[in-house]
Amino acid sequence: MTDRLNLAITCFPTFGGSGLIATEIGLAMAERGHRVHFIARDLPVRLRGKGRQVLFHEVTESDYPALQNSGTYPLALASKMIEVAQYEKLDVLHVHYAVPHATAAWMAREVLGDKAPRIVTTLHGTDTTLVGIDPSYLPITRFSILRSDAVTTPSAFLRRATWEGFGIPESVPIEVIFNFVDTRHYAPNRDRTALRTLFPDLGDTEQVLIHVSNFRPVKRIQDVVSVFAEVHRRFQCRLVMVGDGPERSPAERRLRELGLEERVAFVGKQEQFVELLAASDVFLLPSEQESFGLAALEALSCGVPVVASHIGGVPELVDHGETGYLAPVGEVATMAAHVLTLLRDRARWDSFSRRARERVLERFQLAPAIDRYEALYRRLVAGA
Ligand code: GMT
Repeated sequence: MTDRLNLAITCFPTFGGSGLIATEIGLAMAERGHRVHFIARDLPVRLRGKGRQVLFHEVTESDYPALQNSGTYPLALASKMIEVAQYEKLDVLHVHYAVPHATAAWMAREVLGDKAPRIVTTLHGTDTTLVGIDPSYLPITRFSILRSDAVTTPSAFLRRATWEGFGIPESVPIEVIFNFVDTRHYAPNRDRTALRTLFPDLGDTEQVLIHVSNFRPVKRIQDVVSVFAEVHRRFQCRLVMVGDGPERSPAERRLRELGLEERVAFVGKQEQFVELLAASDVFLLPSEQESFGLAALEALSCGVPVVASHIGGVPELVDHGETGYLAPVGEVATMAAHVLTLLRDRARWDSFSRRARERVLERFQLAPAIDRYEALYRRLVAGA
């Protein structure tokens, strides 16, 4: 075993939480002196401007007409994994999101034989709860998970969902390594300058709700709108919407119908939104499913209480009645009542905010999570 690990990471390069976590792991491992490669379709969002610390290998597909839209990306990815593993003598290949990454890793390993790196698969959410268990992908995803040398999930909820959803016996180890947050970047800061840029007429006592996501149906964006509309009927407030996706236009349409468009700012996909987040008063996450809820963790780290669905892994990071409130999926009236409780009672808000930051510092810091991944990689390389 050499001290310096040669690690490759595969993830989606887009704004999703799985890609962000994968990138943070890679950057932190590089900072610890390991050699880190990223193998992906494009440079992951958070790597942009940071290329020198890591090596990037772009997966390119043939443009042969007969192959258009035939789903050959996993083959191109597996080929790139083989090439990088051979030339770079990888110790570990860590794939984030099982479909199709774990399957590509398994294919690469079949080709590489005993020269293959150890394969770690981190499941993130819909790769288990939705896409992975879709009959179109289930057999190969299950098989690829079982062929990984180690499997991790960001919550105990997702570990159970994986055992149950794929019919995998509980004797198959799945390590829970909580998602984490850079608490230096996501830190309390009540400066409202960025909010005032969005809302120049923002009153001093007016409070702000915020939502951050990829605006997919699973996020129940219409519930964000409904909760805001209900709160707004009783309390002067604003809403900031960060991100983009298919549910954005319908939400904007409904807000116009409600005559609330002036009270809401859609800022789109933003890499830097921490000033907006930290200065907001309540973070809304009314999702249908959430294996973890990384955006909510970022809010808590800034000392912003969360009102969310009682779903999936969210109760593992939001303590109901202490750092936020949880309500059954779709119960917008209950969620709105919880938001109002926080907005109307500043002493309660202060204590939720303080505890939110404390809990994140206790449980979800970056360095201990990276310690866990590093120890896992070393165990695998040592053959344990
Ligand atoms: O699974 C997805 O829908 C995408 C994925 C992503 O790339 O953001 O989200 C999942 O992984 C995140 C990072 O681990 C978690 O914070 C999200 O809760 C999870 N999404 C769902 O479970 C719906």
